[in-house]
Amino acid sequence: MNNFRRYLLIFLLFPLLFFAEDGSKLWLRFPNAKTGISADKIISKGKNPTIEIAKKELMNYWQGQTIELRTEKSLKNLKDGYTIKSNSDKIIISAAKESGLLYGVYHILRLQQTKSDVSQLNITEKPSYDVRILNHWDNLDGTIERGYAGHSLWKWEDLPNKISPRYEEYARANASIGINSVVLNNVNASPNMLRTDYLQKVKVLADIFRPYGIKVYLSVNFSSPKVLGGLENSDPLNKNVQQWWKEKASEIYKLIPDFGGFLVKANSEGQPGPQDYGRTHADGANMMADILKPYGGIVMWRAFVYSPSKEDRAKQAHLEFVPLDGKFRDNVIVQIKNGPIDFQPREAFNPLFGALKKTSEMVEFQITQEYLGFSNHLVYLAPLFKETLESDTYSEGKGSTIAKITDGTLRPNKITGIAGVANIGEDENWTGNHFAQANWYAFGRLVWNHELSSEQIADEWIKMTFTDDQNFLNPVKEMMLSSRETTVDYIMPLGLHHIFASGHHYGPEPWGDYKGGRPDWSPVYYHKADANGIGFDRTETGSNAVSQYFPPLNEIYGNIKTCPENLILWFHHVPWNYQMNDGKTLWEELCFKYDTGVKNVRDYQKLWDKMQPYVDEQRFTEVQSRLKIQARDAVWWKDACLLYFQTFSKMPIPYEIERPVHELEDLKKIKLDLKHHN
Ligand code: GCW
Repeated sequence: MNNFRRYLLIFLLFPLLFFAEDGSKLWLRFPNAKTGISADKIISKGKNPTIEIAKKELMNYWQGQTIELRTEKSLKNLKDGYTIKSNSDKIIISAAKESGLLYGVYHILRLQQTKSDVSQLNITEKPSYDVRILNHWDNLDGTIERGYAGHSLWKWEDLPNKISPRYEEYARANASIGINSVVLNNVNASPNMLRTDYLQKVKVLADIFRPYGIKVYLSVNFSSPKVLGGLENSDPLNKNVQQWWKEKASEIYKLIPDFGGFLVKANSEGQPGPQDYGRTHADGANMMADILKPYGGIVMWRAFVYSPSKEDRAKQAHLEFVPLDGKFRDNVIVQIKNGPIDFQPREAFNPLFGALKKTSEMVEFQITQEYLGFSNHLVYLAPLFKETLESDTYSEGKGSTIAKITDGTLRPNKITGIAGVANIGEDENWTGNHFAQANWYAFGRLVWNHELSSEQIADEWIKMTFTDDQNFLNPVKEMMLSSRETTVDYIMPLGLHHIFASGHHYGPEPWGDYKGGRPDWSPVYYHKADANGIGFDRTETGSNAVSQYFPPLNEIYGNIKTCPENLILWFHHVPWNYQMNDGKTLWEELCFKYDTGVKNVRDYQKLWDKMQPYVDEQRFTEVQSRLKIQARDAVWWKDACLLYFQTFSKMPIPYEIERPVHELEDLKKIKLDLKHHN
């Protein structure tokens, strides 16, 4: 190569090197770093680490008017919210708390990045929830339960001495979307988490997160006093046990004065709990709550409890917790999964919402895609989150949505909170799939303001993460907005649920029948297909789970004619030739749903390929190759479910839809080597 050519090549490649994109910057792509305003254009009296961060962000990235940051105690009613007022010369951000000022700064940076007018702002923001929390299911050995973006971000072996730069980047990303709390470790908690050496490591993370307005919480193992402290048991009414927790709390708060509290999974899936000693969930939660109370700490007690019994799994949490209503301390909040089974692609909402009248309730969402194709499938989850929050429980009459029950509108909750199981790992792009970043983002934005629409959030996220070019923005937004329904269609349409391959939950196994094992982990337990039809009868003639819903929902769900079709197989055992609203038989409808799911994913592939001119090479190809997996998986799901269910329906697959490309017997042989316990 002659010199000219060599220089030409370097010249041509340089922009590519410069713009190399691995997704690590998330949505925080403020234009041209280090071109922000000068220090003298930022007016602020306070000196505090949080304000310092706010100023640094402005000096690096803000390119507009003078900014004044004001701490105003009179704005206390906004909690960690803020106001923004502006004219073309100046923007004033006011908040009672420093974290509110930082959120205000991220707000205007977002406006700048999405090219909005910032010359006449008059904004008041008050967060929907007090505790906006990510639950990490990260283990102390660096693995993540249900994590699909590599190992844990937390390097326990290196801490407390060696500090990864990603800890601060993580805190910044959370602060930029209003997340103010994190549980660092798996709810299947190792007692070792509370060992002094681990607490010292936790302290280092808490110190890094604090200036970003983030509090640290821990999942605790109920048997810690026995396992770690060597006590004879962990009975919550045992004075020695209480003393042990007291000393532990005192040790924690000495290291971390603003420690948030505990998250507890007790007497669920083999975890220890108060019932091991004949005590109730309230006894267990209250013991911890009393100990944390003097420090302002809280207990988030999970309602995800079920055991292998004759009772429909969907009913168990309600049966267990409703009798305890009114017995919990006011610094206990019961954390309830959005649905009564387990983060399925679509569930009826959990009937516990609204049923606990005197107890604070919080929603737990799963951001990580355990049941949605891991990080391989592009599934934008805001519509799922919104569907739950907007569900009307009728607990206090019409309009008693889950949002209003949990955000304190309908109940004067002492604490309000909302949790999401994180999808974050040490992958360069944090979430495995570039589009899964949108789910972290959407969770944060929604728990800050649950009235935002899925579309608004997608719009912002695309503009910030990719580009605001309409040729990209509009089609990609449409793809995102339809993606959850598409996934429901090719995985489990019409209210089908839990027909996943056992353990790892990736791929179909509708034939799964774990005789001798746990029937409530068997797909056949959930779909109940037979010669007559398919679906779980939860009406009066079946498990009567419908009775746990407030009127008129119990009637609406209980009657096959009024039950929403997207939940029909959740609540009813439906004959194969039952006529659906569109005139098709149930069997045909099922076939068309699976087929629609497959077709939509193919359309996403075509659409994405057209987006190539607007995306950097790396992200383009990475998304493209995951879409290929998604398309193959969708066909796998469709063939597995239709061929298997056809052995019961004995009806032909309608000719309009694509023929199966697999043999059922071959599909049954697939065993993926992805280890997991249930
Ligand atoms: O969804 C199930 C998961 C388990 C998880 C459990 C829970 C952390 O398969 O991996 O354990 O729920 O939420 O406790």
